[in-house]
Amino acid sequence: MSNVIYVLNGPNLNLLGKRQPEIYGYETLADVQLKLETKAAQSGLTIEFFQSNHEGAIIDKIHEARDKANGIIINPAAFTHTSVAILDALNAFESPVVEVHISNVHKRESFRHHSYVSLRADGVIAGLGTFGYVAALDYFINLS
Ligand code: CA2
Repeated sequence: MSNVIYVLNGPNLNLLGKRQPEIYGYETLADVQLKLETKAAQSGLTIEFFQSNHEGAIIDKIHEARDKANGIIINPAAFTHTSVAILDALNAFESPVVEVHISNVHKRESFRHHSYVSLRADGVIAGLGTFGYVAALDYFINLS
């Protein structure tokens, strides 16, 4: 398997940079994708970047990652707090998983304080804005 990192994004993150900049900032998801692809290429890694508003589509992508990826960076968005199915899919993925949240979920409503995905994630980054994705990629660059 070559050095491929899957970057998976959950529901509504397609609106990043277009709504609620006071919480999520001004960068779009396309900006984040370009930044990660550029950084990964400089380190000999390849990014597979994906966003979906559909739980099953994210699960299918995690299954695909099982024999295509060396790691997963995932911002499951609202599915973080609801999805046992995404947790189960990640539990069937054998390489490292880093969970990223743009906002500090622990400073927000109590329903955002619990994450099913954190039961599987090797690392969790929250509250660093979109830089959290870059920090997660750095973790994989260090491993490679
Ligand atoms: O802070 C994060 O990254 C979250 O995963 C974002 C989710 C939220 O449900 C989680 O609790 C924390 C929401 C993603 C929605 O993203 C938007 C971005 C811009 C405008 C509207 C929604």
